Formats: sequence, C-alpha cells, structure tokens
Amino acid sequence: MTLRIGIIGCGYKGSDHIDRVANRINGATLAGVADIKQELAEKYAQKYNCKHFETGEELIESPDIDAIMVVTRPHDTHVPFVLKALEKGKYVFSEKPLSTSADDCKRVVEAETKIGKRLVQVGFMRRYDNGYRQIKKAIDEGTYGKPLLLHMTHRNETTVSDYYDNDAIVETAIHECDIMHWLVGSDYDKVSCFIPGAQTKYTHEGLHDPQVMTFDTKNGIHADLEVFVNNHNSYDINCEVVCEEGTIALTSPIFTQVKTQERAQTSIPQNDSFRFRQAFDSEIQDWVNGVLADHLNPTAPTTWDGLMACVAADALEKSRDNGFVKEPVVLPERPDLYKN
Ligand code: ISE
Repeated sequence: MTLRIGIIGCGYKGSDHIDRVANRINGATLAGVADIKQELAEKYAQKYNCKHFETGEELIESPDIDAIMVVTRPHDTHVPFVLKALEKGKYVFSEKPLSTSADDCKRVVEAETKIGKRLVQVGFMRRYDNGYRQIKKAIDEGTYGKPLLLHMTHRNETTVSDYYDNDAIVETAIHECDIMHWLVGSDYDKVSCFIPGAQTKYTHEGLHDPQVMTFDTKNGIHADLEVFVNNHNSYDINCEVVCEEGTIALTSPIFTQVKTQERAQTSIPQNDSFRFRQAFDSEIQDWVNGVLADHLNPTAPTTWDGLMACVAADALEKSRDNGFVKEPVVLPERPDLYKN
C-alpha cells in the first residue's frame, strides 16, 4: 500500500515537507495540500500534481487522504486540525510545538487516550539527528560515566518582525525543552529564564535577545541554554554534555571545505531545513513506516512529549516574568498510553 498524505500548511516549513514527501519518502505519496492562502496551495498542487483542498477540514475528511501532516502557522492552529484527524480516526503528524498552550495539548492527550491508541506524532525532529542520537547512546550506555551538566546554544541568524519574547521560548527553546530531558531520560524538576543586561542592537520591540535559560531534571542534572535569535552569523546549534569521564558534543555538519588564496573555508548552515535535513527525512520516514504498520514507533515523539515541552515552556515564561526565579515544572499524571 502507498500511504496518501495530505499536508495542511504550505509556508516555509510546509513547503519543505511537501518536497520531502513528494521526493524522498518511501511508501508514501503526496495526495493533497491545503493552505489558508489558496494561491499557495494551488501552486504546490500544480507543481506536484496533487489535489488542492480549500480548507484543512476538507482535506482531513477526504476519502482520498489516509494520513495528515499539520504544518500551519500560527502554532495554536495545530490542535483543532489534530483533534479533527483523531475524530476521523486518521494518523496525524503535527509540527512542533503541538500548541502554544499546555491546556490545548491536554485536549489532545484526552482525545487520544479515549481512542486508546497512539495516532499522533509530534515534530521534535532533533531526536532523529545522528549527532544527538550518538550523544544519547553514550549517555544510555554510560560510555563516559554519568552525565553531570549540559551546555546548549540555540542561535538563529535573524528573526521575522512578529517574533516576540514568548516565541523565543515556545517556538525556539521548545526544541531544547524536548531534547534535554530525552537525552538524560529524566523529567524536569525546575526551569528558569533570565534576560541579561547586554542585548543586541539587532533586536526589535517586544523581543529580548539573547535570553539564558536553565533546566534541572529530577535526577539532578543541570543544563544551561543560550537562545540568541539575531546572531547575524548562522544557524548555530550546539550541545555539550559533561560526563564524569569525558565530554561529548555535537559538531556542525560540514558539507564542503574550500581552500583558496591561503585560506580554508567551511560552510555552515543558514537554517534548520539545511542543518537538520537528515533528521527531518528520518522522522517523516519513521512516521510513514509507523502508519503503514498501523503502529507508530514507540520511541517516536508523542502527544505526551508535546504536552511536557509546553508545560516546561510555560514555566520558563513564568520565571522570566517573575524575576528569573526557578519555577517548578508540574505535570499531570501520565496516562498508560504514554508509558513505554
Ligand atoms: C523555527 O520554527 C524552528 O523550529 C527552528 O529550528 C528554530 O531554530 C527557530 O528559532 C524557529 O523559529
């Protein structure tokens, strides 16, 4: 069987996934697209010879669509589409964050728990990145002893003008909210967010840049994170884990080195689509394989992971607004469906 995928949202990330499903994913075909901007959906429908739906709801309901990818913006538009897909009993992939509010994520947890089967996968693609996977393996196997500290940086070259303080957390640091606890295998105890006095002149009204965050897990591991989204440099993601007997860190994937005129230059990624291309391809292939087997990979990011990251993000926002104190991360009870 070839899985007929419908994609809702044809913007920056949506068009990247459209190209991926149409050209690089085995066992699936791009069957339809929808976007609030009709001309955009029409453009991709024509380019890839697939169906154009006027609304996301129509796409979800169509008998010609087996599974759905939700890549809409703003991010609080994900959950209504995800719930609709669940109502129709269809598998759905939601880009990160699942929502901007933990309460909305809880509605998805409730709906999926009622069905009693995992139908949702959340787009925390870093879990599929070869570098992060090597770090996790070393931690799980205790190769360098126990992990003690993590130092992480999340830098973007520049932001759009309607990107504000909360986006630095719920859109950007949400990746670390997920990856940090996944790497060390422990839930969060407390988190904090601090605004340093020195701010870049390249930021705009409503956005503090850079920001510094901390994460403390229940098993005592501490992480610091720099979020700097106007670094005027490159898409620069770093993660170093300090263990008892060594450190292990990501390197930026190097694609070419040019040597000329007594200089050597290596290219560095400009954006996430380039830096995490292998991770995005692997996560969508994993989702498609799971849907075709009618059983999502138990290690794929779940609705619960989406909720957990949002609860941590809420606590980070609270800390930033309440004078940078450490805020507890309080999760509801984890339903059996999400216990591996
Ligand atoms: C974007 O949505 C992403 O997911 C990128 O990975 C992140 O670096 C960027 O800050 C977000 O805006």
